[in-house]
Amino acid sequence: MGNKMDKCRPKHDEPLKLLIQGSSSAGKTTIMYRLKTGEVVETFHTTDSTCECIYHGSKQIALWDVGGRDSSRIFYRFHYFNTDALVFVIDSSERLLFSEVKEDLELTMSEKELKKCPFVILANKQDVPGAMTMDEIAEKLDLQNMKAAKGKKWAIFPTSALTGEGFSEALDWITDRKWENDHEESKQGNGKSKQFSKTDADIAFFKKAVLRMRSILLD
Ligand SMILES: Nc1nc2c(ncn2[C@@H]2O[C@H](COP(=O)(O)OP(=O)(O)OP(=O)(O)O)[C@@H](O)[C@H]2O)c(=O)[nH]1
Ligand SMILES: [Mg+2]
Repeated sequence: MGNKMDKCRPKHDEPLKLLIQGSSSAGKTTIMYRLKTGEVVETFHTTDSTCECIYHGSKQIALWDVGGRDSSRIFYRFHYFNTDALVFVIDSSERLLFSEVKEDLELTMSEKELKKCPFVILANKQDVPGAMTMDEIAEKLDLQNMKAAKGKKWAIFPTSALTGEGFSEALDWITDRKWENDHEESKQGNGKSKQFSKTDADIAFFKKAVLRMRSILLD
């Protein structure tokens, strides 16, 4: 594990920044390393945010795993800036805590900084016998009628970090939305309005700043 950003292949194209959020033990870290290595790795509760770079086709993607425990939550907002898509991971085998998950999703969708950010909801752990189906999850989330989701681009994908099901489709959806957003911005003449690029150096600098902030706040 560890931070392997320096191993990212150099490309001129700036990487997409994906933030992986969701309840504790939903599978965020397992997903990140599955996407990075193609394998299932042993994980521990995430306490420090971690970034890993992957390629989806020719597109470089920076995945930020910010942890799901209460102690990590106060730091979420530090990560929102310049996020291209929020990946919200749900544990499909956990019915009891679903109302909290829905509330968490709603709060995250309401964040001002994420106003234009597409949301990809991963209904993870689909391999677990008796896991909630997509219909059940869609019905329970009721995103069509969720105020915070109005006008937002979102999609739900069934996934399993154990089998690898669903991630390719989810990443396709994200890269398509990115293309769409860039196209819309350039049509509106805002194409050059982005003042910040997300090179590997920017990501490394941002990560250091977040870790520094975390140590100051936890001291
Ligand atoms: N069956 C099954 N187990 C999974 C899947 N994804 C993750 N797990 C397991 O769920 C447990 C928690 O996974 P993590 O990736 O550590 O969860 P997390 O969301 O990063 O948890 P925090 O860091 O505490 O927020 C581990 O035992 C994983 O092996 C999945 O798709 N299917
Ligand atoms: Mg984790």
